[in-house]
Amino acid sequence: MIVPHLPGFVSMFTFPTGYGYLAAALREAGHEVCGCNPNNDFTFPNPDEMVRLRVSRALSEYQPDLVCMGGLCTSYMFFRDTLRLLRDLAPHTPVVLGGGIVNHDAALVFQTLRPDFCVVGEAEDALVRLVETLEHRRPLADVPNIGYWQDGRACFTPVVHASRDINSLPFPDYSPFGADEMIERYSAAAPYFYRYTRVRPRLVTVVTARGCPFRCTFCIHGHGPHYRARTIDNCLEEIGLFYERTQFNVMLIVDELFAANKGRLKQFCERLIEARERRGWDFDWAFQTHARAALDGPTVKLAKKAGCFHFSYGFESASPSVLASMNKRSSPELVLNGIRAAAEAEVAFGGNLIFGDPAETLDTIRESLAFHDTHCRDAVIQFATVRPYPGSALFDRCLDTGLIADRLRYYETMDAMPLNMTSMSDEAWFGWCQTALASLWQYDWVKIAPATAIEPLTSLLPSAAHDSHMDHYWRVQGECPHCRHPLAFTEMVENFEQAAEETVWVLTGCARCNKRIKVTISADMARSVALGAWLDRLILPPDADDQPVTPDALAVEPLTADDRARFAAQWYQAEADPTRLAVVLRRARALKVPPPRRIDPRLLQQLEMEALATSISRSGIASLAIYGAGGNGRTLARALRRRGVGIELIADGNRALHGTTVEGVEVVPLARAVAGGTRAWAIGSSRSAGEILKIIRAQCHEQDPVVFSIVTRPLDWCRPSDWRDAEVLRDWRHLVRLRFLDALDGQRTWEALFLGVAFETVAFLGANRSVYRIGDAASLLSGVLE
Ligand code: B12
Ligand code: SF4
Repeated sequence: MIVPHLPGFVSMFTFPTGYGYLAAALREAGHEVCGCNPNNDFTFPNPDEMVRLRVSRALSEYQPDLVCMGGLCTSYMFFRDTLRLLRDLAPHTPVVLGGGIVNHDAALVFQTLRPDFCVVGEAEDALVRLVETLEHRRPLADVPNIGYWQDGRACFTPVVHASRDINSLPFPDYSPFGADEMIERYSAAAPYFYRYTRVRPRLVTVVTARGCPFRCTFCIHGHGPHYRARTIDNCLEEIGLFYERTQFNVMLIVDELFAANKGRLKQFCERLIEARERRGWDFDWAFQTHARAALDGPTVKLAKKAGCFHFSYGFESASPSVLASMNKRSSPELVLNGIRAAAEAEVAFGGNLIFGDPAETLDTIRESLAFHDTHCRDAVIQFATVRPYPGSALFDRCLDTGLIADRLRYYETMDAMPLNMTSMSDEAWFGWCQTALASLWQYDWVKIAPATAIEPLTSLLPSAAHDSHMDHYWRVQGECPHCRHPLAFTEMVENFEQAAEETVWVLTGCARCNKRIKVTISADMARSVALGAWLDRLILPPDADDQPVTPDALAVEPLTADDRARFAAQWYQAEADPTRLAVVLRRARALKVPPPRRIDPRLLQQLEMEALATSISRSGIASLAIYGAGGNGRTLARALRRRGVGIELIADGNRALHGTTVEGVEVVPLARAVAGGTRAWAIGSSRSAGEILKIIRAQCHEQDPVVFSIVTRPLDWCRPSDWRDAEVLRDWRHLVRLRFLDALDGQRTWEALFLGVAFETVAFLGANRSVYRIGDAASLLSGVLE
């Protein structure tokens, strides 16, 4: 089962629950399930490379009889590209597509993407039946809910929803997809609305009901028309098993509609209170529901007693005319009652204000914002635009009006291209989105708490100290501006570089009053922590696989926060105390940790060639030709010689160099080298390796040459969510170089090495050492710097 690639860090919050249910159903029926989850690995230059490698590895490791993948319509491009890849790598392995992408537009998606099969709607039973039908070569027409090909024609069987009692479904099984790692390492990565409740959140999701009786115009139902809630017993059994297995401490109920009525919520809470007392469960939880659940103070207080810290309503708008147009069947008054009930119980209230319904005007926008301004300043409100996803009434309307003229094009650009469904002019609507809506995302009204301290979590939790992924986590401290309660929450640092340059803010909440807070982190403080990350590495092993190096072993004291602050000032202001710095540098060398100093670009190029030579010699090749007779080629030739690799000749495009010698090797034109039968090449250039690769391949015609090269790409690693824009090099000081070497065995196994070129980069690398194979870069750097 291949999970779609999703942007940013993927925690259990964003991991699709459907996969857990399907894996459990297949395993219950006796089938072997292997997962491929191409997410959370930031050592690749872009997601496509990660997907390519992970998928090809999974195919060769598991040799599956069937590949399944599915998910939402927003992942259309992922499915398209991955299907092509699968056809390339495993042309005879059938592929099943399912989930939201086919649930609502099966014919178009099936016929465009052309998987072998698709499953429409809830798939636990249908997928198992399909697998068994294929196994026993029975007629496909007997399997409900599927699409298949017959004589080149797409055929669909009738869709049966809710074919079995929801309580009889096996509990979801996320183990094939790296659930433990997601819980352990990425739980603080999801939005702020829960991560403040635990210093080190361990997050899981649970689905207690499927379907929804409402019919909002922008919404879609893949689970049939009826609301089906699991019994409380059934839910608690799953929660208990999950708790014992994972020791989670935050649970998000991700139902379309939890607590459709107060009665079910009360029953759930009472049973949970009893289970918590009897079984010692200790976790916080949150849920979402419709404003018509009409929650009141006493009910929310009961929920709070059961551990609930947050609930949200489908808020959408505070304009009655827009709510009516959305068929929301809600009102601003109902929402206000919910806000009051939440305030009474000191539980966080959340909701989305979504703008751009066809009935939206500048007046209705003002209405919503005025309501927000009066009642929601401390609530967890998000702002977005309404999106007409396939399967929704709004989507159909956009097709009718011609706003979506080309359905396929719409799939390809979905979420990237907002539409104007309103009667406002494009200028007015898009203008509002670009100015006013964008300014709302600054959350200027949220009360500010300046951070008083930030600490890497590794220095606070002994268990995290040798888990390098924990370097992403920082414990931020301050004081709640609402109730003066001490603040201590976990932030997953994605915008670290930015933090070291300017004051940044993060949204969080208070663990006591649950009101929203904007915490500001000053650049000075961030710098100090940046340096701390590097200094911490001096007392931690450079590579998770290495033996831990303890302070004892080095006879040095662990660094205090004061030490860090002092060092930060020294490094940044270049007022370093030479004796103190010399001690630190010695430790850095002993631990093979790159020191934070700027490195001459020429030295960097030299390092690149050294690394390339190391990889060539490790690959076992005895001799090859070098392309490039310049400084890099010369360095590479020397580095290869030192490693015992022979150099047959050096080719170069510059005629003036032909006939000369470099390091005692003749420089010849490429054509001559190819004619002479040279088949193995090393590119002695770090800048234009891609271009040279093309030239060599073109000259070699049909004979496939083996080429070792370094492809360097500038990357901004600090913001995985901006990954797609990673090609943009913003600032040399933040440059991180990556290299990928084609291995000899023909399989595209890649090796990534990092070289930090500046203080910030090295410190950042230090803070993320496991994500990157910094061990290699560190030893390389320290070796050369000696
Ligand atoms: C909870 C929820 C979320 C949660 C997280 C959910 C999670 N951890 O899985 C959050 C808030 C993160 C979220 C985010 C988004 N969501 Co959402 N979400 C939902 C919600 C309310 C419930 C989904 C759920 O868990 N259902 C329970 C599971 C068991 O059901 P299921 O996922 O449908 O899976 C079953 C079948 O679809 C099928 N199936 C699923 N996968 C596969 C794979 C294969 C191979 C097969 C054969 C079958 C199959 O079998 C499964 C078991 O029966 C639905 C509402 C709805 N009406 O469904 C929207 C919904 C799914 N979300 C939607 C959207 C658009 C998004 C976002 C893209 C919004 C955005 N622009 O950011 C993001 C995308 C995030 C992502 N991870 O890709 C749309 C999808 C529209 C579509 N046509 O695909 C829905 C339908 C809401 C809507 N607008 O109507 N969402
Ligand atoms: S938006 Fe919420 S209430 Fe409306 S139909 Fe969808 S799940 Fe139901």
